[in-house]
Formats: sequence, C-alpha cells, structure tokens
Amino acid sequence: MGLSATYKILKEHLVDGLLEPGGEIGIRIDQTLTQDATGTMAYLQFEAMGIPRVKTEISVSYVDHNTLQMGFENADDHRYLQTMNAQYGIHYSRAGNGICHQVHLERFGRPGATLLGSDSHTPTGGGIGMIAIGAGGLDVAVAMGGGPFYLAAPRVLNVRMTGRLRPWVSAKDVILTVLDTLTTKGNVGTVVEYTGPGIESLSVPERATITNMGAELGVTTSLFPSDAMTHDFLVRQGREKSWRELLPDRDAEYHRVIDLDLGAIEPMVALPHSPDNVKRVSDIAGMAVDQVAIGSCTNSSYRDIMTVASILRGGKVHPTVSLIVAPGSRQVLEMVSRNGALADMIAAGARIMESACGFCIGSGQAPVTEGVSLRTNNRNFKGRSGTDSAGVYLVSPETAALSALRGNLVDPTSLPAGECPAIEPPERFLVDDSMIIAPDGGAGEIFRGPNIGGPPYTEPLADSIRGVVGIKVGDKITTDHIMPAGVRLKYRSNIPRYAQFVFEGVDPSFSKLSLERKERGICTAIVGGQSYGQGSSREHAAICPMYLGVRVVIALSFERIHSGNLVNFGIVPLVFAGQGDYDAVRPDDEFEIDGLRKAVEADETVPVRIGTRSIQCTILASQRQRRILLEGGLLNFTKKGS
Ligand code: MIC
Ligand code: SF4
Repeated sequence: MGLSATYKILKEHLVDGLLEPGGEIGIRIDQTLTQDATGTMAYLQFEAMGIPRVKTEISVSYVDHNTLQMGFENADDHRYLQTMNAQYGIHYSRAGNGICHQVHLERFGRPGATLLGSDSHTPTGGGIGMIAIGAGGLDVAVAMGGGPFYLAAPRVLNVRMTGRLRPWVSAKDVILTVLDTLTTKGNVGTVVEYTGPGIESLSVPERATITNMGAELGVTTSLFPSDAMTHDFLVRQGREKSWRELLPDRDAEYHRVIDLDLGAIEPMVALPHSPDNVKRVSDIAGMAVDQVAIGSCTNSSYRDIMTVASILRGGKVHPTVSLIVAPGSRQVLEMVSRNGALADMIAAGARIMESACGFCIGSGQAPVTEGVSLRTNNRNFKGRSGTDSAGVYLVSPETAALSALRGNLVDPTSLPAGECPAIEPPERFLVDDSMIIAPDGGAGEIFRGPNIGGPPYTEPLADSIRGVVGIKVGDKITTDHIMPAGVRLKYRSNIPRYAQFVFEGVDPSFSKLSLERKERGICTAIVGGQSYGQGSSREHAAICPMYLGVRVVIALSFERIHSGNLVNFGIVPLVFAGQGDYDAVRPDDEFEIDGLRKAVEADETVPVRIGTRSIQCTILASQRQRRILLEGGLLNFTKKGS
C-alpha cells in the first residue's frame, strides 16, 4: 500500500519510534509559532532550559491576542517578547501585523514542513500542505531547542472531495458539514487528509479555513496535498521557491474514507454553544440578529474580506445590527484599503477593527444581553464572547454580510446565483514584512515588567497522594471553562495571579479552597466527563491547577493537547473505567492513591480510593510521558537531559 501525504511528511521527519498508527513517535520540527497569550510562558520556559538560540529553521512570535492595552500588563508582555526574541533568534511579528495563523500562511508556511504552534488553530497551516500541530507552550519551547515533538502516530481519515461548491456556498460551510458528521468528540489521534478532484477548485485560503476548524473536531491536524493551487498561492505571495509538490500515493492507505460532494453542500450554521451543533441556515433563516462579527483566523483572508466588501457595496448595515470587520492581517487590510474595498465597507456602516483576534477571544465587542451574534470564527462556547447570556452562531462570511444588511439570518442561496461575488486572487499580494522584526542577537537587556513572573516550578511525583475532589464537572469542559480568557488573559504571564481565576465561571470558590488545602498539605483532584479540556491549547489550564495543588484529573476521556499539558506539568491524567464510576463520585469526596510512582512506572491502571469506593483508573500516558510524570513535568525532564 502507498503512503498518504500525512505519512510522507511524518516519515521525512521521524526521529524516534515506529510509524504505525497508535505508537508513539518523535518528529523533527522545522518551524514554530507562538502568540502573545501563550508566548510569554513558552519563552520563560525556553529561557529556563539554558539554550542560547533557537535551533529551528524559523520560529516566529506573534502579537495578536492581547492587543487592547487595558492596563500595563499586555504592553509589558509585548516588550518582554520583543527583547527576548531578539536575543534568542526568534522573529517578532508586531501588534497590528495580523493574526498568527493568517500571517504564517501568507509569509512562512511551506509545503512538506512541520510546524508546531502554541495555539490550537495551528493546523491552519495544513491548507498549504504542511503538518501543522497545536501544542502547549512548553512543547513548543522544547521544539525551539531542537527537541522532537512526540505524538501518537495518527490514524488518517480521508475526506475525498468531488464536485464544486455552488455559488454562495464557501469553505466555512464545508467544515461545518464535516463537523456535523464527525462532531467534536471521539476524533483524538486522527489526521484528516482532504483529497479528490474537488480540492482542485479550492484555493489555499479556502483550504486553510477548513483545516483551521479541524481543531474543533479534536483531531491532531488536517492536511491538504500541495498541488498546482498551492504553487499558485506561493507565486502570488512572491514565495515560489518554498513550493514543492506533495501528493498522496495513488494507492495510499487510509483508516477510513468519507466521500463529500461539494456540490451538495448548503450554507450551514453552528448554533450555541458548540461548533458541532450544526444546522442548515435555511432551517433557521429569518432569525433576528443583533451583532455580526467578521474576521478571526478562520475567515479573514483577502478572499473573505473582499467577498464581504462586495456584498456590502452600496448597501447599509441594518439599524439594529452592529457589524464588526477585522481583516486577518496587515497584508489584507492594506490591500483592501488601497483597492477601495475598505471604503465600501465603511460606507455601508461596518466598524473596522484591528487585524487581531479581538472579538474572537472576547477581547471587546461583547454582544448585548441575550443577544444573537453571527460570527465567522470557529468557537461559540458559552460566555466566550464576553456575554454569558448571548448566543453565538458560526457562519460563512457570505451569510454574515448578507444578514448584517437585512437584520436577520439570510440563507445566501436564496439570492440569485448571478449576484454572488466572484473574487479573483490578486496578481501579486502586497508584500511588506517590515512589521516582522528579524532577531539581531539582542543588543539590549530583556525587559521584565511587574507582570512577568518566573517559569512554573514543579516537584517530582509523590508516591502517595491524598486529598479532596475539589470540583466535579460534566462533558465537553473546555480550557476556557478551566482558565477564562477575555479580560483575564492579561494575567497569563503571572501564574499566582492568573490562578485566582481557575474555574471562575463554574465554581468561583475553587481557587481559594484549593490553595487553602495546598497550604495544609492536602491535594485537590478534578473530576470531569467526556472530552475534558477541549478547545484552546492554553497550558495555563494545567499550570494554574498545578499551582493550586491539583495532582490528578480523573475524567471519562481527555482531549489530546490538554492531557499532554497535564503531563507536562506533573498532573496525572486518569481515566475512569466506566460511566458508573464517574456517576458515583461526589464533589468533596476524599480520595487516596498509594503506590502512585510504582504504578506510573509499570502499570496500565492504578487503584484509587474515592469516597467509600475503591476504583481502578487507567493512567493516560505513554512510556515517555510516564518518565516525564515521575520527574514532575517536562521542564525538569528536559533539564535533566532525559
Ligand atoms: C483560542 O482560540 O481559544 C485561543 C485563545 O487562540 C487559544 C490559545 C490561547 O489560549 O491563548 C487556542 O486556540 O489555543
Ligand atoms: Fe485568535 Fe480566535 Fe484564532 Fe484563537 S481562534 S487564534 S483567538 S482568531
């Protein structure tokens, strides 16, 4: 049997392990990216490793998440990043230059390469034919130091596309359709590879919309082959030399194949509060809308923003709607401002925002109480918009722009096909990399304002732990639930401060009570349901609980990035044997685990006394991760040169 494109790239980068689905492999990482919200911790940890300069082909540090300077904290973080990056050989993309994934695709992504990013939407890079994986900041720090990235060799699920999208239907509708089929649960350890004649009509930015939202499926990453379309994009970006062809073998082996006829796809919408709560737009068309927000790393390319501008041209935003448009990069913003499209959007009443994450991460633009917000981004978790009672609906830019004009949800295919804007890519994208500062060896000192704490400190795993179940939560708990974003994000470089907000929206007393227990030498356990730790790659969702004395999380199942982060910070992820054991646990139950070190060293499972019962839990860690746990985390493990 031949190889998939996924396995071709993995094979070229394999440095450890056997390339067979399920087994643990180590791969060489060519490129890394960080953003400011995860970056400060990643770089503090990199500094702690004592390596003088990054060893990757290129490492880029983007500032795009915390760009609203409410207080000194974000500005201090950015100055730290800029001065630290200069010294250690990292490119620094300044605030205003755009969203990491969009800029990386435009300026650095390279077919056949590997990219590790401290952001769960790093798989956006799969649109240009690279294996791009999201991970915790500490994993990225290790990769910057030349260490391999470890993962389970994936199963490859092939989505075979035929046909062509109809007018008014676009890439967002494709990925929402895929989410409808595969859902956000149960896809851990899988890569989705898109092939078939249908992909030939999808441009790189459209492919990137699809791979971006693969993050919501919970897969390791998603990948398009590198073909003539990829070549075309790179030529227009003035980066033809970065192109290489990368196709799956004709007889490539896939774990599962799904056929998708692009011509049958309809405009889709993800209803509150989960990206897989998908319906056809036509099912709920006519619903009144309060806010429309267009942008984010999912839908903010030149193609998307030009589509929106041409829909808005000559019209006026409905008086009851607030329309927000945030082009994804300075390249896009400058191009639409030079060609007049920006003026069309402003004339229609759009509010133009900075090229940054902004509304997507709840940094501004919170909707009205109980409001309906149509957004083109990728996550609609409850409260993420900044308004707990609001409902966020995820749609395509076409659906969003038309609805902003009408004041209610419009099914774009109800309009004549001839009115659908046909956006051609520019002959040449406007290239100006002057806001990406190349490292100069760092003439000055590294700036450390009062918001910059130290790298987290962890201790080797104890042999027996006892304590209390501090919280019991249900299914699909996201890292946003564990560590709130929005206004709290600015504390991310300061663990003791940020730790005050662990589970803030679920149980505001969790942090205080856990810390009090820790001071009395008592551990805290977290109990969760299915898919614990969905969403963001935020390693703070492990670091801050660790700081509060959490030593185990017991759940029915875990998401990949989060369980990896738990291990990296010395917290043992344990899996219940079944629903009955989960149901029997009560918050405040006492728990006790003896012989934990020995079990982590050698056993699949470990006995846990919890409440009045004794249950058997599976230790969710590979052999290598077990060694990391015994050392008390990846930083200790790496420093020891293990
Ligand atoms: C997100 O979309 O949730 C974020 C904010 O980009 C996160 C990263 C973070 O927590 O900083 C992500 O996707 O990993
Ligand atoms: Fe930024 Fe939103 Fe993309 Fe996360 S999902 S990187 S917050 S634009």
